Amino acid sequence: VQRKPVIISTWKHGFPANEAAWKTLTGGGTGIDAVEAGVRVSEGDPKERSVGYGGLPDREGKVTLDACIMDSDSNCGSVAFLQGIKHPISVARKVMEETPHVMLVGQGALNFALSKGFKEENLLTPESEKDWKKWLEKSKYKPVINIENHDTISMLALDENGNLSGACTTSGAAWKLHGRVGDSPIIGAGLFLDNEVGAAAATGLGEAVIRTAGSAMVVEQMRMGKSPEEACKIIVERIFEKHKNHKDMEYLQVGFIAVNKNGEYGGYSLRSGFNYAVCDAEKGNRMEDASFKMT
Ligand code: SD4
Repeated sequence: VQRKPVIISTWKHGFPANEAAWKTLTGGGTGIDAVEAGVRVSEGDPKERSVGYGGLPDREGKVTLDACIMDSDSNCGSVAFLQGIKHPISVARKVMEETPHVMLVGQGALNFALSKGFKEENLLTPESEKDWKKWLEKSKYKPVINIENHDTISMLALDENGNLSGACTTSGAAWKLHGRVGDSPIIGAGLFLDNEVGAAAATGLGEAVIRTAGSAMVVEQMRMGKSPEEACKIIVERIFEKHKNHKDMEYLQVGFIAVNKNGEYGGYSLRSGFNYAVCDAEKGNRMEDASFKMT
């Protein structure tokens, strides 16, 4: 079976994102071009309330964005707590390609983006502002499981030469403290790949994924011979064990997607409701439901 190339990304917004990524990859683009083009679709869509433009703000009404990108040579770039830039993934790519660093945050990330020609714009849509004002009435922080079925977008690509790329971007947890950074821009937590083994990415409650070095651990499980789905499952089980008596357990959701060097892929989540989009030459682009531990 020809399993290369294959693209996999989280949630239903992964579907149109995969289409853009597939077009880029089969049109002569690199894996990095593909994952960047793919997740930009979600970032630019104001109807996606958990990514980029239109994302739900923090409790001060500020949309703050986290994103990272990683290539097959283990180069990576990341931005966190970035405001006013519609496509943080493209800034993350510039951090990777045009600086000696891996991660830029906050005002420094914004200054860097502006210096590279990105435009500053208001990312808070009237809909998100309305939801924020409504939230302010009670001001209770309790993350929602499977936010309208489209949380972070994470995308993994295996190109036809067997090289891996990954991207991850989000507006993070709605109503978070100003300055909060989740797992999504953290290499090893929200996204990780090792071109000898495979790639993995996370969605869900970032704090839990950071505590357990989630995506890096999924890749290590694949290194030890586990299939992508088994690897995701083992780490979800571990996260469950670590959080059984934790105050986050009440609203804890985490999900992982993974792909290995052979083009085998899979996903697994703690609670039901997680799905992902997969695209390959054989079956085209489609949604698949992840297996899960509990409802
Ligand atoms: C984060 N994984 O920032 C992301 C997305 C999210 O509740 O909002 N999760 O934690």
